[in-house]
Parts: sequence; C-alpha cells; structure tokens
Amino acid sequence: MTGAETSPGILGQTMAPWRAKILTIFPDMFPGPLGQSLAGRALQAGLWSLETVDIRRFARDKHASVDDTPFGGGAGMVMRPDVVDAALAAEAEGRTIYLSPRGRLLDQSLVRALAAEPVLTLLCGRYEGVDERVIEARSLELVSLGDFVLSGGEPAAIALIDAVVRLLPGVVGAPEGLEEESFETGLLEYPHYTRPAEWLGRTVPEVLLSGHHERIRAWRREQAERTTKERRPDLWTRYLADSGADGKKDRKG
Ligand code: 9WO
Repeated sequence: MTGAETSPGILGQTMAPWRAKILTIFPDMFPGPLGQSLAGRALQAGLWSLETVDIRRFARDKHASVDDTPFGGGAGMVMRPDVVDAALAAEAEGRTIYLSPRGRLLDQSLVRALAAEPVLTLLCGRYEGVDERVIEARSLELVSLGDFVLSGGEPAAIALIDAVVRLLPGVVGAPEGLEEESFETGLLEYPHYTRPAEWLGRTVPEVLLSGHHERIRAWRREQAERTTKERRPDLWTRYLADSGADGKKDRKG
C-alpha cells in the first residue's frame, strides 16, 4: 500500500482510501490484529491503508537512542523530544494524535469525526511517555481509551483504528447495521440470542420467537433502555437530554 491508490466507492465513484500513519518504535506490532477479519479484508480491498514509521530511524547518535533518563529523577525513561520531533516533522500528516491516558476520552462521536478525515497520524509512546515539550511544540491531540495504563500506545492505536475502519464506506455490509448499534442510538446494546432455543435449561425470551417485528423492536428498545439506566447512568442522562425537546433521536455528538 502506498496510499496513492483509489478504491471504488459504494456508488462506483473513486475515493482515496482512509490512511493511518503510525509512529512507533515497534513497527512489527502492525498490522497485527488489523490484518485479520473485517479490518484485514478492508485493508486487502484497499479501503484503507496503514503506514508505520520507525521512530528509531530519527535517532542521531550511534546507539540510536530514542529515550533518556527523566530530569528530576525517578523510575524509567522518557522519549527524547528531538528524536520524536524529527519523526513528526518528517512524517506527520493530518490530525496528529498521541495515545495517552491523559487524553480526551475516545467515544463514538470522535471515532466518526476521525473516520471523516483523509489521514491520521498516531504517535505511540513507550517507557513513561514522551517529553512534554514535544506535545506542546507540535500541538499533539491527546486521546485516551480509558483510565488504565498499557505498556505503550500501540494496542490503543490498534483499537482506535479498528473503531474507525468499521465505519468507512464499504467496510460493513449494510449501513442499517451501524445505525441500530450501541452508541448510534445513544444506548447500550440489547441482549442477543441464537440457536439453540433452549440451552442448559435457559430459554430465549418468547417475544424473539414470535415473529412480531414491531413487538421485537419495542422489547429490544426497552431492554437497551433498562440496561443503560442500570449500568451507565451517565449515558442515560445524556440520552434523555438528547432525545428530549424535539422528541426523537437527534444525535450525532
Ligand atoms: C507509566 C508510568 C509509570 C509510573 C508512573 C506513572 C506512569 N504513567 C505511565 C504512562 O502513562 N506510560 C505511558 C505508556 C506513556 C505513553 C504510552 N503508554 C501508554 C498509553 N499506556 N497506556 C496508554 C493508553 C493510551 C490510550 N488509552 C489508554 C491507555
């Protein structure tokens, strides 16, 4: 993939594939799981492309150091601002994101916005992170997947790309599949069941076997609302606010 290709759009027009550029000291971690399944098939089909940049290429000394000890002391190492900056100066394109637990929480509305960009650069930190000055100097956008610490930004970059790729035109078969899903409605998902109809003495809710599509839709909505109310009062409050005033769902984040 050079990123210069075009892919057939859903209506037959050509469009540039969505691109991700990953700056990392572990380029071999990519595509990793993104080479499999839905994202992997879309990658093969040219619907998106991935380019890794090995940050170590931008190291200047003979040991190719990318890190050094922290000023002020303490455990671990910090990624050098000069090396990370050289990599960004040469390679960054489009919105440039540093995956960090200190960032803005990723949610589905940010995922949609990122899917609408032509290209993203994702900087993956290692050790205790990158020198703060490069974050400031390059106005990096910090994005977090949640309140936990990984051993580096790479698994977070993979998760972010996975979330984006499945929204790209032509990646998921039917767009209705996406509209019905969790977070497009603003609610958590309703419970799912498949065969066998009885398993370990557990049955499937009768309504789902009834063939009454209107009742099924109402039951699923009710289940989604109940689960959201119980488990995610924060989402429930937002759902009520967003579906208030003019009645129906008026989402998009
Ligand atoms: C390491 C560390 C060690 C001692 C005390 C505090 C500490 N913080 C960190 C730390 O945040 N390390 C990061 C490892 C540096 C940047 C890359 N790393 C990372 C990214 N871990 N977790 C993420 C991450 C990214 C996005 N969403 C969730 C987690």
